[in-house]
Amino acid sequence: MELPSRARGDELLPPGEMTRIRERLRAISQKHDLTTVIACAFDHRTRILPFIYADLKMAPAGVRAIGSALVDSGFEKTRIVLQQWNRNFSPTEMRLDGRIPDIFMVSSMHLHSDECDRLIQEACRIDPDKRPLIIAGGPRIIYEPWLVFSADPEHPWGADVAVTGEEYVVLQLLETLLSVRASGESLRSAFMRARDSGALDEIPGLVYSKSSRADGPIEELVDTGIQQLLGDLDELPRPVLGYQLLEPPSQAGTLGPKALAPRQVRKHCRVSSIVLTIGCKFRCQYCPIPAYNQRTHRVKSGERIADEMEQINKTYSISYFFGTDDNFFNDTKKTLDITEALARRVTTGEQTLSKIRWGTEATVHDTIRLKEHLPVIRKSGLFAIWMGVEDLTATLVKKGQSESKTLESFRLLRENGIFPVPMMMHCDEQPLISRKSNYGLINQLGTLRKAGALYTQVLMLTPSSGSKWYVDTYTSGLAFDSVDGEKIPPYKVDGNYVVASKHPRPWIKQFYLLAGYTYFFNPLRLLLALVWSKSRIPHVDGESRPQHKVQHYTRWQKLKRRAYLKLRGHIIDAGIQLFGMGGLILTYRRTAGWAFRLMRGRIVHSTAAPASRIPMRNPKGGAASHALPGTPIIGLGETEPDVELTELDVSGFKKAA
Ligand code: B12
Ligand code: SF4
Repeated sequence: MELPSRARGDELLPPGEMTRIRERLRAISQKHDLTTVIACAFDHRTRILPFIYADLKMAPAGVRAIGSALVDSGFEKTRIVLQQWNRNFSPTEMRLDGRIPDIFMVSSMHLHSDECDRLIQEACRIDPDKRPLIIAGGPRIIYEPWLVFSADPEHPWGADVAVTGEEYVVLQLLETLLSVRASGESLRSAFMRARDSGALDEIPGLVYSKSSRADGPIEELVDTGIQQLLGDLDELPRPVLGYQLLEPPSQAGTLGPKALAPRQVRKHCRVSSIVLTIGCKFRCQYCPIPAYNQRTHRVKSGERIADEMEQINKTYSISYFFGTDDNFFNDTKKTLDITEALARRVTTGEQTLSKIRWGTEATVHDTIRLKEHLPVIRKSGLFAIWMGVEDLTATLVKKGQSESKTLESFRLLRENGIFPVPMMMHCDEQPLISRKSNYGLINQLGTLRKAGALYTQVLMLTPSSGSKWYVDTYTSGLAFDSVDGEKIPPYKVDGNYVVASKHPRPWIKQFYLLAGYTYFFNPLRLLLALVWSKSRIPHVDGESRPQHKVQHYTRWQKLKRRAYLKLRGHIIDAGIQLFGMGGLILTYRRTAGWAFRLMRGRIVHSTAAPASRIPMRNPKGGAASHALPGTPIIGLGETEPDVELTELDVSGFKKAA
């Protein structure tokens, strides 16, 4: 079930509101001297292909965004702890500026739920009079905020408040709390007074709990509704600020005395994820993004993006960026505004942008639509595009792709010096190899490799919270409830494990995923890549150093540099093969065992979506915006869905096969 939208015309914040709240907070921040620790939950069992490397070497943009917003609003005593780098971090041991912080925030994706819950539970063990205000947020909480509140009356724990929105909601919450906070009062105590007086009910984007006893079980959750979105992303605080807050990697449970030194940042963050655009015009039924964005498409201006990339590059020497776009080519005018601004800076020879390279996500359909603009897009530094091909035959998913269109988009991209990276989706009905059609997984991977794919991802169709198909994947019995007596743990709900299938032998699907990767990354292909490299495309050996440096090279230096760049361009393909094989070993180690459990263990299929067991309501007593069908409301029993459910047509996959 998708998230509902706000009333038409009310989806966006009034222009300038984000800027104003930042100014208002800056004016009062000194008086409050707050300390905040923001933890990014990460379960290390999720470290497998295809996300290995990016998962550790790209400090997540979400926690950096919240940190940047706090620093920009005057709350500089903020630290970001990535469990990616600090796996033993323990909230009970954290001290910042010599004290237990005023606020402890946790950000999490769904697959990192176990760690997210552990962090919150530990924070709840801090003495009540010293306990920080616990705020949870991020992609998991946006769709399933009830999960950070314990439904077990014997073991009550939970965040004080779950934020189902973005930076503005956090700042509005903070402003409200500071407006009621008495001198010397803890922020958590101010929070409880604000909550009990109803002051939080006016802030859309929050879920908080109610209990009749301070340490008693949670009796209900109040959901203040769907957030208002920031329309003009230029109003966001600068992302460069977040990097100064990172906790240095360590094995300790405590925090270090200082944040990571600027000159150390690049060593741990080789790629900077950066918000350029948000939203997508397509409506893929397995994807929550269009509904989350209330059908809006939000952007930063080109000049602003160029400034942000330059700032990050100049301060931290990071020259690789990843746009967190859902579909960067969504809108021609907006795409060109960004890429032309970046390309202009390259032309004027400004040092940093000539070496900046970035990648992002876009669709096959839009790539072809923008074909005449690809030269300027490449000039802007865009060197790789992750494309949701999903299925070349468009049997499972139709979003304007087909085999001929996909191949055309690959050709266009490669001719313009951009690497296409296909993202594939595997489902029950797709065979490993097909004889008379190109439906087989290996057939498709072979076609894509031949067309010039250096890297790929193949994920199994998996329940995705907030998507149109989500509830149906459970009610139709596609999703597993337990395997071999074990409930499906969140870290396995990442598309790499078969956790939803009606195939009579689902274990075979797990082996198909491994077979697909093994076909793509293997020693034979490595040898072939050394001879017939697929990475030799235009600009791959282009000079990235600024002109004013290169022009002083001697003839010999120029020759050497040329040879180096050519060789580097040639061996990229082989390098990626090596990397893929390394990742594959880890992937075998982690997922092959699951295939055997699927083979031997009893599989129990789900009958209902995992709705909140704690009653939920909106501040006026009606159905909560974020609740799934089946969520109880005190006095009303179970809620009915307020949107029409679509049938998940699993048989459609069969017909196609
Ligand atoms: C970049 C990206 C990745 C990168 C992450 C690299 C990195 N370390 O950052 C890579 C490629 C590794 C990746 C992998 C996966 N990803 Co991914 N990824 C994204 C993507 C495209 C952008 C994330 C981002 O940086 N956004 C920009 C930031 C600013 O937004 P944000 O994180 O949502 O944060 C905002 C709010 O959530 C909130 N917020 C965030 N944290 C907090 C904390 C607090 C306390 C508060 C109050 C608020 C708050 O404020 C932030 C500012 O607005 C998103 C889709 C999207 N457009 O967001 C998917 C997304 C995060 N990925 C998703 C998934 C499912 C995965 C995978 C499991 C693969 C898959 N099946 O698709 C793997 C998991 C790998 C792993 N081991 O963790 C889902 C998560 C769904 C969920 N409910 O948890 C998303 C949302 C896509 C989707 N389907 O909708 N991903
Ligand atoms: S094209 Fe991509 S981002 Fe857009 S709705 Fe489909 S899956 Fe989601």
